[in-house]
Amino acid sequence: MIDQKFIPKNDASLLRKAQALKPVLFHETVRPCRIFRLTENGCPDPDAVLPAGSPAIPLKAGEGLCFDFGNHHVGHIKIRFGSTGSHPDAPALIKLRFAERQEELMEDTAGYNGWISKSWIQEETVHVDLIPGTEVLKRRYAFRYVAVSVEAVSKKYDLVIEEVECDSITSAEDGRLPAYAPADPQLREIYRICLRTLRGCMQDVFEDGPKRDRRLWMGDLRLQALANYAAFRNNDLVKRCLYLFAGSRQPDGKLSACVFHEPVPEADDTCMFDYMLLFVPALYEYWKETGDREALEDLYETAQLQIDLAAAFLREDGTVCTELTPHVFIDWAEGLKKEAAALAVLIYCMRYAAALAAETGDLERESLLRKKIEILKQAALRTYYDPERKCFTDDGQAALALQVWMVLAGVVSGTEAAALLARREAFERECAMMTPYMHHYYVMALLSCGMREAALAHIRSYWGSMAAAGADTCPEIWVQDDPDASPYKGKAVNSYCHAWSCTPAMLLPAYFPAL
Ligand code: RAM
Repeated sequence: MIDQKFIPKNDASLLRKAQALKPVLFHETVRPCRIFRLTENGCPDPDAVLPAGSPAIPLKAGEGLCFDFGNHHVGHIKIRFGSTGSHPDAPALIKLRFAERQEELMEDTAGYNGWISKSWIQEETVHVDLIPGTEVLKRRYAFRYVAVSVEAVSKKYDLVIEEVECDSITSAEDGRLPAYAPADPQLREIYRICLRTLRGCMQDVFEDGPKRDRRLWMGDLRLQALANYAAFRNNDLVKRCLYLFAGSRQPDGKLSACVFHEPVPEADDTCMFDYMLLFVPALYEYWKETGDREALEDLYETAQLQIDLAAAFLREDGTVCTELTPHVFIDWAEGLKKEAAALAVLIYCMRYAAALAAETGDLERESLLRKKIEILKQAALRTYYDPERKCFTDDGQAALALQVWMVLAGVVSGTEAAALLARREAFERECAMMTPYMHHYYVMALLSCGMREAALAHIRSYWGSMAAAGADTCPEIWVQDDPDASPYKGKAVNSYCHAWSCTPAMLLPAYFPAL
């Protein structure tokens, strides 16, 4: 939705602090480790693999090469071109395609007709006028593979790609990683791809994905901050992001679902009910991790305000009137009903708000919140618990996402919650989870009621299947039996390095340190 009249409410002092916390970016020059010839339809030919450093191959129109950098990188590409034959008498027209996964190079990108802009697709066409010469692409890309194909050259020369290199960029510092690596080979691989994911997303801000949307989303930030505390520990980057959110908001003080940090920080006009609330646990966790009193004092009111603004959407009976709230996200799963889950997220975040109030000595607020939490829990039970089906339903739908948020909210707990979550398959048949973001909360719900074994089994099966599929980084969307799943109606724009998917980087060391 476009809000023509949207003017964000900016706080210059908070934004100044955010800008002062801009991270140092680390650069590393990396080169491909393998080269594939491209087949006629532009796919890497598995039967024509050349080791890096092989003699340069003259390319005619219609031919091309794919450079494999061996791991996921985020950065700028530089290509040195030469030629064979006569002196080049016409420019070379080349097409570059960047892929986080090799399969992306098989996509019919021209046929993409989804609902988010095709401008996210990582490809461009370049005229190379001076040969020999070097081209540095202005745009930053996220990739492991770079396919370069020759669209046109004159008949008097063949194009030669003499060297390709990438200036790989991140604000994550490998040297800060803890001395931890799972001994179990599957978990080690999961941990490795999760770290790589987080690393790629750590840029000027915690980006959701370096391919797309390259910006700060609240739901993503909360999870990457948690993973960051256990991994790269760039806590100032978390602080910067919290200040960016608080520093540019909706006119009425709600936090936007995402914030643009360039060219100048500015809140997006999109607001989401659950994302505005997730600022509260994110601040609480930052405070517990760092003890940073300045941040607590600067951001406390913004956090509490989110609860009050969200609570203003409660009906008399204690349920959330989602016809009036901003969009409720929860998960991308199609057909998911969200009214009951919205209430559960509100209760969950109120618990953090109460804990924050206790931390600041705001005891009146704390007690008010605790009372309200009890009232809302009763409302949730009364309205959404189906005693016959022995689970929560929303308009008749018993989705797993709903059970998860009710458990996390503490509406049910202990053995009752465990019994509920043990019925996962039945709930999944009714409405299956689509994003690793929601899968993370499922694992957290299992852990919250002592189901460690089930949590580990889920990490193995879900994130393990990403690793088994050869992922270098964790994708935005992962549905085990549907590799083509995309909420955008076209997976050409799916992101394959998406921060909300990286939480085993925290779950494994925190909950399964001995494995
Ligand atoms: C998508 C992005 C982002 C997510 C939002 C809700 O556009 O993938 O990560 O937070 O949706």
